[in-house]
Amino acid sequence: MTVHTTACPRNCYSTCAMRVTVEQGRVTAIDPHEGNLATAEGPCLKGLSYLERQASPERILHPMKRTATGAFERVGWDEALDLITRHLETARRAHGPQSVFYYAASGTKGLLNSCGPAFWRQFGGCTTTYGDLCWPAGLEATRLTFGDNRQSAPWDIAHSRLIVMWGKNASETNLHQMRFVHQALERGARLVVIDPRRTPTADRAHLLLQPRPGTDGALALGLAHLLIEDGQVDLGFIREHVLGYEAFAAQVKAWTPIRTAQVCGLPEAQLLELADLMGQVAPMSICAGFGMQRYTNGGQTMRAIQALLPLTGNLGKPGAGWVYANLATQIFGHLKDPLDFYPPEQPDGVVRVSVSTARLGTDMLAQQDPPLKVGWVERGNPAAQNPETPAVLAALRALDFLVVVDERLTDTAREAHLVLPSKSLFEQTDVIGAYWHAYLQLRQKVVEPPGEVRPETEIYRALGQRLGLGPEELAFLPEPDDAGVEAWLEARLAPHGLSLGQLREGPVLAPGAEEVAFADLHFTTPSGKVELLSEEAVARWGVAALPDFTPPVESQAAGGGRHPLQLLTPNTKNSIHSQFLPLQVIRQLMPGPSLEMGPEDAHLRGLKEGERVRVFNDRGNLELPLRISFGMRPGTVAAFNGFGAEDGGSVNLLSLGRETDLGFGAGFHDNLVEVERA
Ligand SMILES: Nc1nc2c(c(=O)[nH]1)N[C@H]1C(S)=C(S)[C@@H](COP(=O)(O)OP(=O)(O)OC[C@H]3O[C@@H](n4cnc5c(=O)[nH]c(N)nc54)[C@H](O)[C@@H]3O)O[C@H]1N2
Ligand SMILES: Nc1nc2c(c(=O)[nH]1)N[C@H]1C(S)=C(S)[C@@H](COP(=O)(O)OP(=O)(O)OC[C@H]3O[C@@H](n4cnc5c(=O)[nH]c(N)nc54)[C@H](O)[C@@H]3O)O[C@H]1N2
Ligand SMILES: [Mo]
Repeated sequence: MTVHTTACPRNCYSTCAMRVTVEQGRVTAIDPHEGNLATAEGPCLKGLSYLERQASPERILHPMKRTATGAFERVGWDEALDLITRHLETARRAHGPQSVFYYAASGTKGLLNSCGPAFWRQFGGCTTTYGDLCWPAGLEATRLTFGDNRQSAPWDIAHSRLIVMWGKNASETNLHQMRFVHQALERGARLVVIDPRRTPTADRAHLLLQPRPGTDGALALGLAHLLIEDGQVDLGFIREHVLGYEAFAAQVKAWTPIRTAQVCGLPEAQLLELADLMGQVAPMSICAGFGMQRYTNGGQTMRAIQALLPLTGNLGKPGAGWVYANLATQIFGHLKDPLDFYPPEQPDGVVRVSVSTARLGTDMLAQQDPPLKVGWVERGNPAAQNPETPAVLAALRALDFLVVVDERLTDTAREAHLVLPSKSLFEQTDVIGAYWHAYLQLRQKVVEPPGEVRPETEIYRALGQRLGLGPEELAFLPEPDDAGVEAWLEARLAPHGLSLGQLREGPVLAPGAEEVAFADLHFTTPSGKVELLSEEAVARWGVAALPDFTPPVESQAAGGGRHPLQLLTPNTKNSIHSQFLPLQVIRQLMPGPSLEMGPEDAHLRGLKEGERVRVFNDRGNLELPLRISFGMRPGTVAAFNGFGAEDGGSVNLLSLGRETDLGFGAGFHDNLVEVERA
């Protein structure tokens, strides 16, 4: 029996440290690791469910080829690699390397992920994606306002007197944060939750605001109006550290409580109550989630919310500030500026064409020069997770040849001509970062890969050799054995004064990690101040220089459309997107998808708890059991994302590929539907 330090590499705030016990080549226990102070109580149920996931019958253990009947049959690695090589060479010869499409998403964290893009560079280039499904509207808004995505240490929130959980359901998506929130509450802090759904995060809230979806920008401007009118702003801080206050104050004059209440669908009294709290209780932290930036107006919304912090002087102090994303661990340069892949010309001379992640299907189909012929998908499940499933499926089906590297037969893998098995978190060592805390952690190899599983780095080596790439051209890959991987990682850690030995002991704070962000009140914006007014916002994105409010294009706030209900498709407690849903332990808690609707909306349609309903719009429809929830704002319905064809279809059958105003994110929640009995 051996015990190892490792960490969960899923795309999740918490990124927990774990201690795993290995017996006879298998992980038999998963325990907390106190070295990560942000996650010291240990992983959530998903983390514990790796005990099942590592050897789930769903796991793919060898290459598989799709046959004429659509079934998959086992093939050897040689046959698989020869087949891929033939298709890649044919496409490159006939149409150029950009006829090969490379797609990677958020399946696992790790420095070795960079080997994928490096391989396709050696291939001569490819077509890939720009933008991201997750958080870019908020990241870019933060960069424009404060200069950088920095935040105080996770535990700093325990010093707050006022915590605003804005469009974040931390109880389910970042449950370790709630420990620090509870510490603050025990010291007498106030908690405000702003979400059209009453989530478990609101259980201990003093105030819950359930605005009309996509109107948070208006809400923030209305709060700013009240703070300014009532003289509850920190003029000293504003004078020293804020650019554009006068213009902003003039603009928010129009956001009277009456107008704001109307646009947001909230009682005026709630606005006044929240403005008073913000004006009188300090320090305040605004914990912004990703929910309200999944709209076409998401970037400007985030800028408007951010403005409330400098107005009230809540920056650079313990217990105060903007808690959105902490990029302190991104020291290896793997988080790209959103403009890096756009426009396509690259400084290294390799032409990389890119299509929009948000509009993946339609953009892929529109690609003519050259048309896309061969596709490679790794670490992603675009057939379920990207907007507009029908267009994504059409684009994948239009390819001559599609390769998917995954642990299991996802909706995307089922479209592939060839599926290659991928390693699990226990089967290759890598260094991972995080985006809530600032720990660098080792995701250790603790068992050998089962069956014929090979890590991606080895798949790329074998393919590169077949394509005639020599050792020098493949030097970006680690040497094939464990020592090679360790040397590769060591070489990347060393320039930062870090070593694998250190990480093997436990999590290490990234150099530059801060207890309190922006403590020196130096902001890395063009003016060196917090920019309420941003010329860069105008130049880069064509939005107004000041944060303003325009309703999301497909929303009740914009006057509605052909269908009356706003569909939210948030993340669920029991899975990371589509990744944990096949597991039995998860299914026991959440047998399948459902549609949540408030009692008024159900009554209007004569619908009852538990019956099957059809959720539809002009783009598609989905049949789900109905759950009546008293926590839903009237006119709003919700279904968790992550489920796929086996459960009746992805929620993205109903969404449309639309980019956010900033950062090339996806406007998933610009989505109106109707519901009827199935
Ligand atoms: N358990 C679990 N944890 C996860 C994940 C997971 O899938 N499962 N995914 C990880 C990833 S990749 C991400 S991006 C994060 C996301 O973490 P969160 O930001 O917490 O989650 P979301 O579900 O995107 O949205 C949060 C809330 O926004 C609300 N919302 C929707 N529209 C609006 C609006 O117009 N205004 C306001 N104020 N709120 C709105 C939703 O109802 C939802 O409760 O979680 C990470 N952690
Ligand atoms: N409607 C709607 N859709 C959404 C969202 C929403 O709020 N609403 N949220 C969006 C968000 S925030 C995100 S982050 C995206 C997530 O989008 P994706 O990243 O595409 O989603 P996952 O379901 O996590 O799929 C990742 C895949 O990677 C595989 N994988 C895991 N580890 C490895 C590995 O080591 N190697 C390889 N090759 N594969 C691996 C997993 O098995 C899984 O199939 O979904 C987005 N989709
Ligand atoms: Mo995400």
